[in-house]
Amino acid sequence: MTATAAVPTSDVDPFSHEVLEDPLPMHEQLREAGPVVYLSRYDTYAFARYEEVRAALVDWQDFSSAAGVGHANFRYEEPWRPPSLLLEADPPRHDAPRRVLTKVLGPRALRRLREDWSADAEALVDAVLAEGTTFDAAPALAGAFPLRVFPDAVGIPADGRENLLPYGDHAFNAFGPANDLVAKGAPRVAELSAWVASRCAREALGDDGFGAQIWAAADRGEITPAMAPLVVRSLLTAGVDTTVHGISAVLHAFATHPEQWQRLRAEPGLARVAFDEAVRWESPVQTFFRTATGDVEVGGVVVPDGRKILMFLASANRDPRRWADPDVFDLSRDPSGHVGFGFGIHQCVGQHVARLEAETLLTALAARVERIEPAGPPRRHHNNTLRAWASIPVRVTPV
Ligand code: 4IA
Repeated sequence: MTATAAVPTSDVDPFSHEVLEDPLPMHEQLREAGPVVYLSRYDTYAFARYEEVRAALVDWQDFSSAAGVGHANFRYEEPWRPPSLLLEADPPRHDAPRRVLTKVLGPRALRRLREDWSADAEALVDAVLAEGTTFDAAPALAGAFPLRVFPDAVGIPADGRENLLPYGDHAFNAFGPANDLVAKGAPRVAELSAWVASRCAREALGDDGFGAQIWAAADRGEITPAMAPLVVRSLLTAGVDTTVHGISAVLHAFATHPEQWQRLRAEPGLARVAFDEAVRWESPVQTFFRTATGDVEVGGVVVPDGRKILMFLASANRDPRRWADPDVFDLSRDPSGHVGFGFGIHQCVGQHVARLEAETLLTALAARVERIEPAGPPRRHHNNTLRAWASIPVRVTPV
């Protein structure tokens, strides 16, 4: 191996509660340290700048997902659940399940859902406003709306849906190291995993939802019948907490940026851009790992074969090398190119579903609420992977 530049080293713990409460100072430190940083505490490499994060996401040949996209290296450690056929796989194995989900979650499906989801959003906002003008937007809107529309769209029955968020919360913690957040979820893992698995069976799913369409793809031979339940599981893992926290992010952004809320009210067509800007600004999915498939050189540093690299999506999304005034939430910016949904072959297959949820909810809210402002300090929910709010107290002025 040729001599390479010394790697800047940091002993920061990205998964400590102090950092989870406010990761932004650490992001800046890591970006400034260099294109590649060695995290001594985890014996892991890290990319925190936009250019390297995006390049690694695109380069699936050198930066593999098949050894897991969390801290655990599946070359040496047993995964806590059977690996995802999409997220934790490389081509060619990744491709058939991906094609199936791309179609199931594609434009045709969304055209069918838009009208219903708009009506659901209006009904939810009306019900919340009927209760009062001061409320906690985290549970009342961000938590409630995805749970109202998404499980129906998948086709799972009503009972047990209260398990979805705790299952997702644990799954996203489990991408991190085995810290207290993972230990907190451990007692319920068996029960929650069994419940989710039971909902992925053909018989458990309604006949015209995303779940049934995944099974229909298996009937057509596009994936094997053994793959179908795991593809349904991907929807139930990746599709709930992410949208809840993405919607929280955009609601918190508007509560703290009244002038941006006025822009949205004047031009409701900005709802989609607003959601993408909030995904850039907040990055509900903060981090993901990849694994080097050989000795890979990046920025004069060799990341050795088989080693994990922690990619800070959130930091890339606020890298001043890529974004003007990155810390400002601004609807006049073009947020496209952000890596909040990932990038490359694994880029979020459900992003259009997420955008439709956010768009219908924001549109309903913008038509009914003139002002939205903080009614108390918001409170974070800590998760090893997700940037989340437990509570966003707001006061609104109905039109
Ligand atoms: C899966 C990246 C995150 C949103 C995600 C989590 C789980 C899965 C996919 C994506 O289980 O397939």
